Amino acid sequence: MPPRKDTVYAEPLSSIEAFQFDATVADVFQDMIERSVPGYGLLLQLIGSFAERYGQPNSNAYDLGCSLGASTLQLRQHLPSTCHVIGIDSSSAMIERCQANLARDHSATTYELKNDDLRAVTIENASIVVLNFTLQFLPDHERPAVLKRIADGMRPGGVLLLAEKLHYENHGEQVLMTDLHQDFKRYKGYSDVEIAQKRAALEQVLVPNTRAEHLERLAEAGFAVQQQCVRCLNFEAFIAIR
Ligand code: GEK
Repeated sequence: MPPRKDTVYAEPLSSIEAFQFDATVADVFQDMIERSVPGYGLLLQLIGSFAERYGQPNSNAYDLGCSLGASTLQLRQHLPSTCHVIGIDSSSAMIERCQANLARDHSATTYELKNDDLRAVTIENASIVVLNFTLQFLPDHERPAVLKRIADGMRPGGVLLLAEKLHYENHGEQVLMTDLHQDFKRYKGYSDVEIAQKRAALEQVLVPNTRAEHLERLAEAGFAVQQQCVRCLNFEAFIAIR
């Protein structure tokens, strides 16, 4: 069955509230993220491939901000069978749907899903941690401490995949990337009204960092290697090795 079409911002609204991961969004989230984030499908494949390379037997794998479980499924399907996968999301609407999606998968790897704030969860014995477009929703000043807690809970040689929407210091680059991203969304079938209203809703909750900030924070958190590994317009991913 094709995913349900995202029409959350299709009709003009009198006022734009801050974006929330509620049931209305969770119902259409697969379609929303696939049509909004260039390179999202590629990142899911990379998470599977990283799981195969970096997953260590008898270790934990964390998917922080797991939404409907797209990345969680990649971890389950590509990690050694002795690994344990932990998906965490603060939205109960997301976790309920994630539970149903994971129940349909019969990989050997065990898993648990927690409806919790990732800042409250202990990270331990981890060989892989995924932050696929989640860190950007935390208050900016709390992000360095979150990265440090992740690094502290990882095994040597473990990997963090951090994907985020970015902000560019160079004004021309920022304007160009914003325009090209809006073109991408139009190409994917969103109207100008939808694009403008979603943008206004997201601006209240999603504060992007620069590439330099990410690389610096990953180094400060204790990752020995930190490297940009993907860029699709203003969406970038970093690999960080403990
Ligand atoms: C994917 N990774 O499909 N604690 C836990 N979860 C949180 C928190 C928090 N503090 N803040 C936000 N979230 C997924 C996509 S979406 C990205 C991730 C996007 C959750 C929030 O409820 C939502 O489900 C997710 O992080 C971000 O690979 O919408 O651009």
